[in-house]
Amino acid sequence: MATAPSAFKSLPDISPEVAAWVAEVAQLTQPDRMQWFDGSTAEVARLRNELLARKELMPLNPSTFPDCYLARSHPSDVARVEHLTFICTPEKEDAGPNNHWMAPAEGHAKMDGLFKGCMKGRTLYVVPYCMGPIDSPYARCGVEITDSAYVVLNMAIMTRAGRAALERIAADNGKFVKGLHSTGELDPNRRFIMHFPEELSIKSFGSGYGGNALLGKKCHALRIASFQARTEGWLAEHMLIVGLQNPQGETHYIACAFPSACGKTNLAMLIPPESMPGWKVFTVGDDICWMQPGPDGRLWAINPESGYFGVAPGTSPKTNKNAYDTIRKDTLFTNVALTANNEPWWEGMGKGEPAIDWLGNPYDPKNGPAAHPNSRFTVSAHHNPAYTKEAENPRGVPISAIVFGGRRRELAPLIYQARNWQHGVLVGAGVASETTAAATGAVGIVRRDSMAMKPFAGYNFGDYFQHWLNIGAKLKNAPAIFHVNWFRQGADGSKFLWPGFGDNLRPIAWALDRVAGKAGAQETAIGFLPRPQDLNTTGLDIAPGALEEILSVKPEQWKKEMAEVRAYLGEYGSRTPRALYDEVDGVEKRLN
Ligand code: GTP
Ligand code: SPV
Ligand code: MN
Repeated sequence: MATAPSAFKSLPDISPEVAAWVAEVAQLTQPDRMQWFDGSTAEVARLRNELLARKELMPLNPSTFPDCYLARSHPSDVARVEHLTFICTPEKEDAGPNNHWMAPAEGHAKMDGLFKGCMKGRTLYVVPYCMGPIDSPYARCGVEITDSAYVVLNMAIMTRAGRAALERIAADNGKFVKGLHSTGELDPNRRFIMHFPEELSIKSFGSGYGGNALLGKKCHALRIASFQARTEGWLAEHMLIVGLQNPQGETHYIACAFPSACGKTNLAMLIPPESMPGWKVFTVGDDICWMQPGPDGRLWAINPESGYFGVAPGTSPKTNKNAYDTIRKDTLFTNVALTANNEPWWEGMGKGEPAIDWLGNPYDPKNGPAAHPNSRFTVSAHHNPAYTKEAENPRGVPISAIVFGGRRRELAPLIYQARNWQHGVLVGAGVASETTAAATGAVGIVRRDSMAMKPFAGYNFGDYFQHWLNIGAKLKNAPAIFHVNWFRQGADGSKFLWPGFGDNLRPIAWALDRVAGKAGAQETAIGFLPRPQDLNTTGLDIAPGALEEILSVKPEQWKKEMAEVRAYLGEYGSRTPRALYDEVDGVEKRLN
């Protein structure tokens, strides 16, 4: 391989555009020291040792969890803050009612006021990163400037960070997303996450938590990227990407959009039930998917990330053995509990007992759960037993089906298929789900979360729905669209009717058979549903009558739902595509 022209240059000399911006930020923030992150293991070790020395990171049991560490965040800084997240476009209408808005000049003034001198006594880290395989035409780069070494360590796992990313920025004529971050004083009253999509810039102050602080993730790869994707004709989505090989040896890739903490990581790493021999599952991504129409008229997808920032609670050898095995080494844990043995512990682990809670206090059930409900692990995708090299494929993987889903105790059936792309866009726009601990605020409240992108679309949802329709119109071979719900509960509301996890392969296998034209279905007002006999139920352990219940469509409930969806579409006024109202009309006509 030829040596890159910049191989012997020092990092600040590789891209004049990056260097100029770093100088400008240093002028504003006044750090004591500056450090460019080169991506090497030596650099990672050095940062980790600094954090260990400052007791901001704690080693876990070295014999059972080698190279695993625990970080505790500030107790008021444990999740995304949607009420403090802004899209700053010149016109308020372009951010849409789905976003909080501020005028760009006002946003910059507010943020620059907070950033002024904020790094005095601190180190300014420069983290060049690439979202996507470094040699993929679909990948995009950014630079995060942060004063948090914890953020740098996470970015080193979650993105392709360091020298190679900086070289790609130079090769891309110095084009990159500017992400400026400081933990500030972690004061919730001085905390804002602001996006300037037209300037490809992000300013985040006052939080060290994942989605607020790892700027490559939600801020760049979803909010800024969705805005860019609209102008450039592609899609940036809150979706997992998984490959499924059937017993005949055929592999299909699907992309699934479920809201935060609603099962993406788990489906992406699924282990087939023993009663479905011959199936294999390959994880391409667990949270974000960038899709482009390919020359063959199909959608091709890459995972812009290189690691998982996953929900810890509920992860057990029974529910998600792949995840459980993935996080046994080289893993950063945030806000989990500890056993007496100094091993990580969380609710739903299925074994062991907590001794120390997530705040560092002796565990007492009176204080609530031992692990924070939104405690997380950060780990390289390479450690996943279901990892596939396709995650590095620069042209991505072809998508056969798109699956929307939500966490709904009532109404939404286990699975149904949209009639076509346009109807599928309505199904995605109408996604509703119970809120979870991934964002601060009340948990368990059903809200609309179109395409699982409510917190992440960088522009007006009305325009976004139209963009989805436009993409579909360009595809000669569009993926089929489905909707799933693993979370239906019985009338007493006490437990889930569907066993979930590995058994989710049963409805997904039906979906793939539908794509292949091989599976039966009943046509209903809302779309095509499997009859119980259309699903593989060999070895399925489910209460009598439960399957029939979760495969039924109750017209009275759905009439109410469609009236609500119509009202919701109305919130986007004239930006809502007419075609979606046509689809609502169609469902209502079929319900009557
Ligand atoms: P983000 O990282 O926040 O975007 O979340 P995610 O969509 O990747 O969610 P994840 O897979 O981490 O699941 C969140 C929670 O839902 C965990 O506690 C899981 O154990 C639980 N969960 C996932 N799949 C299922 C399922 O099929 N059934 C049930 N009952 N729970 C599930
Ligand atoms: C989510 O909340 O959807 C996440 C976690 O994936 S975070 O990166 O914090 O947004
Ligand atoms: Mn997510």
